[in-house]
Amino acid sequence: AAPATYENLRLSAPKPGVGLITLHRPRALNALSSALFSELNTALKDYDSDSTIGAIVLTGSEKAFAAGADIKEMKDLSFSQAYNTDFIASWSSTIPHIRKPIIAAVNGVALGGGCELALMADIIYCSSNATFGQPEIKLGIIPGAGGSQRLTRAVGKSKAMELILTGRNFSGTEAGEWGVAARVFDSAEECVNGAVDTAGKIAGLSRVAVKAAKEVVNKSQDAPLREGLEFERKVFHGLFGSQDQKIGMSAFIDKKKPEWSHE
Ligand code: CO8
Repeated sequence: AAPATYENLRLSAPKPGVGLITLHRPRALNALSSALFSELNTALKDYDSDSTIGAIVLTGSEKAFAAGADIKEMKDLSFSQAYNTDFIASWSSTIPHIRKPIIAAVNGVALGGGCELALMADIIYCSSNATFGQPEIKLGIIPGAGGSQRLTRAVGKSKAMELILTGRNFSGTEAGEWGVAARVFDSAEECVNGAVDTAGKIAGLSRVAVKAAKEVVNKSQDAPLREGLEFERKVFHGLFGSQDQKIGMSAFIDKKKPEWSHE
C-alpha cells in the first residue's frame, strides 16, 4: 500500500481519471536515487490498480524533469556490488509493466537516467527549451536503463550513436522534430497542462480498449512485423468479447455518448 506521504514525490489528481506524479527532489534536480525510484514504482503500481485512474502524467519541475541517476550514490559502487545487486534493474523493470498510459511532461533537464525515464513513458510531451541527453559517456559509463535501445528506436542508429558517443544534449525542439516527443510546448506550464488534458481524454475512453491499444503498440517495439500484426489481430478479436465494444458501437449508431463500463 502507498505510504500516506512520499518524500520525493508529490501526487495530485488535476482532472477526473488522471493521476499526476511530480518528482520532487529539488535540491538534487530530481536526481534518481534508490529512494526516489522505489517511491515512484510504488506510486505507479498504486495508480495502475486504482479503478478511478485512467491515465498517468509524470513530470518534474520547470528546471528539472530528472538530472539522471544519483552520481553521489553511484560513485563508489564496485563492479561486484553492481552485478550482485543487479543495480538499477528493479528501477527500470516496473514501468514497462504498468498497463495504463503514462505521459511524461518534460521540462528542464532530462539527462541520463532522466532521459531514459522519459523514454520509458508511452508519450513524451516537452517544452521547447527542455534539455535531453545521455551524458553518461562523460562520466566514464554508458546508458544503463534503456537509453541505447529506446533512444535508438526513437531516432535511428546514426543519431543515437552521435548522441550517446559524444554525450551532447538535445533540445525539446529537436526532440519534437525527431519524433522523440509527440508535442512541444512554449512553456513548462503549457506542457504539463497539455499532458494532463491528453491524459484526461484517454481516461474518458474505455479502459479495456486503452490497455489493449497500449499493449499492441508496445508489441511493435520488440516483435517482428508478422508477429506484431498477428498479436494485434488477436487482441482486436478479443475486444469483441468486451462490454465496451458493444457500448461504443451502439452509442455510435444511436448517436449518443458512450457510457463505458470499462469491462
Ligand atoms: N546526481 C546527483 N546529484 C546531482 C545530479 C546527479 N545526476 N545532478 C545534479 N545534482 C546535484 C548537484 O550535485 C548539485 O548539488 P549540490 O548543490 O549539493 O552541489 C545540485 O544538484 C544542483 O546541481 P548544479 O549545481 O550542477 O546545477 P546546474 O544548474 O549548474 O547544472 C546540470 C545542472 C547541467 C543538470 C548539472 O547538475 C549536471 O550536469 N548534472 C549531472 C547530469 C548527468 O550527468 N546525468 C547522468 C547521470 S548518470 C546516469 O543517469 C546513469 C543512468 C543509469 C540508469 C538510471 C535508471 C533510470
